[in-house]
Amino acid sequence: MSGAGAPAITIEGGADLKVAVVAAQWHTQVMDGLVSGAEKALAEIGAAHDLFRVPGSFELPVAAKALAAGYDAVVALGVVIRGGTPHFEYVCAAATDGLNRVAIDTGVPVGFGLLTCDTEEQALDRAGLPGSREDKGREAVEAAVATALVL
Ligand code: DLZ
Repeated sequence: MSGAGAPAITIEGGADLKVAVVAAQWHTQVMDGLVSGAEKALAEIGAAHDLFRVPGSFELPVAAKALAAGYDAVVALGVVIRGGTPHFEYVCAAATDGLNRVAIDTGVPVGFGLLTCDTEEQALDRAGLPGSREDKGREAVEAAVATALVL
């Protein structure tokens, strides 16, 4: 984990878990980094995983809900970048509230790998790419798997 006050997460176990990664497709370069970071983390843990793509971040919750029925954890990845209209707020709120609802309603942990940024530079800095300061795809996997291991 990264950022002020972030814990160092140690994953012990998880190789017997089945994890669904659901990823939006807007902002290709950032998404490539997030997906790659998530897949690398899952490979290190040894968890079986499948990748599903949806068009945009708005579609993440409905896919996450369907996938929660067949997996031990879901990792949702997306990036929303502020534009000149209120659309940003609506997509961010719908995706965030929706993913939270999926986790609470189904009891299946949902890793929150949704970047909500003012600029593409901010998103690239968090995408786990060469030169990025943070790897939010990996962090979302670690949070979802660590939580699944508690349940
Ligand atoms: C429409 C839209 C816009 C303007 N921006 C983004 C974005 O930055 N990131 C993202 O993941 N999706 C965006 N979308 C698409 C919506 O999430 C959604 O796919 C469409 O409104 C169709 O339902």
